Amino acid sequence: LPQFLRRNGYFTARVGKVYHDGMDGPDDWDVQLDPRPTSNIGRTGQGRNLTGGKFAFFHWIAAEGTDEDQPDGLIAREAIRLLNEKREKPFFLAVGFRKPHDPYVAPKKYFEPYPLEKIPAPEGPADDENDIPSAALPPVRHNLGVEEGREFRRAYYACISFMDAQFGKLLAALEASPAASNTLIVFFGDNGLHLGEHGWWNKVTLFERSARVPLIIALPGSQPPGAVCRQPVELVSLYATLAELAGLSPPSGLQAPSIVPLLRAPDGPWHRPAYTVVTRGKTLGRSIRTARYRYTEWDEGRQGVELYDHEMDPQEYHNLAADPSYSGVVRQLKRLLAASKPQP
Ligand SMILES: [Ca+2]
Ligand SMILES: [Ca+2]
Repeated sequence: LPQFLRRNGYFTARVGKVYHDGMDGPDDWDVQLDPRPTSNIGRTGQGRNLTGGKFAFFHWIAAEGTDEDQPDGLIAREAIRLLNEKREKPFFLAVGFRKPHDPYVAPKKYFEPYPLEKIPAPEGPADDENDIPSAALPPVRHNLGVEEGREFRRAYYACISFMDAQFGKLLAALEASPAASNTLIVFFGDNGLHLGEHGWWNKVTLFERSARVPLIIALPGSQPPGAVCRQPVELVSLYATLAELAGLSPPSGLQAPSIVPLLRAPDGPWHRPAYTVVTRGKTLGRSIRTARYRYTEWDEGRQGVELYDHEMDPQEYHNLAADPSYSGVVRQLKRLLAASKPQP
């Protein structure tokens, strides 16, 4: 996408983590910046590893120092600087905040709105895992205690508030700039996270908690502002969407269509499900999400099948794949999933 926009006359810049670190293409960006604090103060403060060091991650710190003693504070600052530079070309600015990714480090003031005693521990039926295929959850479990789980959640919330504040600075700078009237904003994350749901504390599952991401798109002058679209869409649609909104013809062979029709009419018709895959060693898990259901196959069903009805069960506690009253739904979703199988 940045190459495409750059070839079409855009100034392109990347600040922070957009691709996995170090995986940028050679022609993606006019400018790429990875600002890091020069002092250690932002890595000091109250905190601990919630597994007693058994796993390298699961570490939180309510840090000393300011926003700009953290990478994300510097990422906001550098993005604002690029935004305010004078240039003739249109711009594409990809700003990759690092939080709320582990380690859960944020300035301590962002922990204050979340007193530990008010953080709920994970809920769910005690027998939740009985109907989950073993491939659905990764083999190495972390099994945080109740107290550790609360701390994990609080640190995650604090990191989100911290990142949100940095994004707010960037939005305020955009609002104050002449670019506000003709700049599109796309805000998204690249994965969700289990906060103890289904006994898991990470991503890499095909449950809604992991597969679903925030996606907010603001078009200048769009009406009505704040509209909510309930249809499932995919991040791979952003390429075609941004190309269309920029008035450019996208290259052929894109994996997913533009979602501009839904931006214009959030309640309008939409028939494409969202697809997600994950691996367990050599086993591939594939999942589709329609407006009502999530349907998942592990190794094409040989290692398990799941069906969740989001109308009745938004937390995905009850696997209905073997329920005879859903056999028609399973048949239909199985066909849809098979039709999407990548050709060798
Ligand atoms: Ca269950
Ligand atoms: Ca990620």
